[in-house]
Amino acid sequence: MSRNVQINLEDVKHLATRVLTHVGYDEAHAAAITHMLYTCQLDDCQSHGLFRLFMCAQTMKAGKISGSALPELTPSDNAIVRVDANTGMSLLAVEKAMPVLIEKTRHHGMAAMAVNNCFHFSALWPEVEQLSQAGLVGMAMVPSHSWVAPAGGKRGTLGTNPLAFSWPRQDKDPFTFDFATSAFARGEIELYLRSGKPLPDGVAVDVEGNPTNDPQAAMDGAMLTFGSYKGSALSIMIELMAGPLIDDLTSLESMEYAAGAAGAPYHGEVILAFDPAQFSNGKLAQNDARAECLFADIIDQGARLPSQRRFAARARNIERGYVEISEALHNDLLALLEA
Ligand code: NDP
Ligand code: PYC
Repeated sequence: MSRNVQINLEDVKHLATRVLTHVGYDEAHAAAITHMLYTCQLDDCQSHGLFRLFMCAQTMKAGKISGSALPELTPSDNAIVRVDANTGMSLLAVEKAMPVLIEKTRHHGMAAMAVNNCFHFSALWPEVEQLSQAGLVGMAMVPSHSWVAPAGGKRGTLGTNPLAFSWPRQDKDPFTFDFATSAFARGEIELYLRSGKPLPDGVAVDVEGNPTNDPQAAMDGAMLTFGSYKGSALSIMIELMAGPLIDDLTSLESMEYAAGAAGAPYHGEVILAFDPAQFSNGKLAQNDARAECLFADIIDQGARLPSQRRFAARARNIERGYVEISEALHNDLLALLEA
């Protein structure tokens, strides 16, 4: 197994920016993507931190993304913020539309951002946490590529379809979760493949539909949803909400659009925001206190809240001033600068 190397926090950003500009993203896109990768790496989210530079590079190589696309906001009087990424990576579009989403949510009580025509590779928690930092409740979801079989099936139809949620808390880290509706994210299987480790049971079937623990067979076959028909139904909901609802592609259609090329899926994204001040019936403080009782009862019995590992990793990495990744991954990332 490869040993770990330490990378100073500033060097994480330099490495990401150098690779991204080298492979063809302009300054604005490279900055938005670097910010996302840094944010994830700082919290030890290995599957969607620096590792995702490979997907960013592959996407550019596939030739369909624009590395200099200018996102366009459609003005509206209603509670929908529509932003067209114009075949760029999603992040610059979300960055542009987020202040409008926050403003519309405070005005209407709830609002939604629909991002169209974007390539998408990233974690969703940094986006919903922008909403909880603003005192709002946030939810986000995206399809991906049709790698995942629906419950009872054995062929990829659904995406890995992450769902993220963040709830603001007074003087505390928010309550946030963000996970794929597949048993494992694709990125996690890729990391198992890199490290030569077998997958646990229940993650995937091979091309014949037989259960497999082999990461390559899983990637060639079909991944499974978490929680059987329950995860499957959630995943289908995400296909609908971030697909046909907002006039964008499903994971099947994204896969078809890629036509066999590697890289990030191409589709839409939905981000929903709710203003607790307007939903709480004038009892915001009391309702916040009741939410805190719920969290306290969970922690009291030895369970942990989602994102606690992440917040602890962030505090540790900021304190020591570096993150750790495997030396093999670091070498392969540096090789992107030679390609
Ligand atoms: P994980 O399974 O690693 O974690 C999911 C969530 O569950 C996290 O919020 C995590 O908190 C929490 N959690 C984990 N263990 C526990 C526990 N014992 N008790 C309470 N909470 C727990 O997520 P995935 O591998 O499914 O997804 C990883 C990332 O990949 C996500 O950020 C997702 O957005 C991204 N992704 C992106 C896709 C895309 O198309 N753009 C597709 C699929 C995934 P903590 O972090 O603190 O452990
Ligand atoms: O890890 O499943 C995944 C994924 C898909 C697109 C970006 N990440």
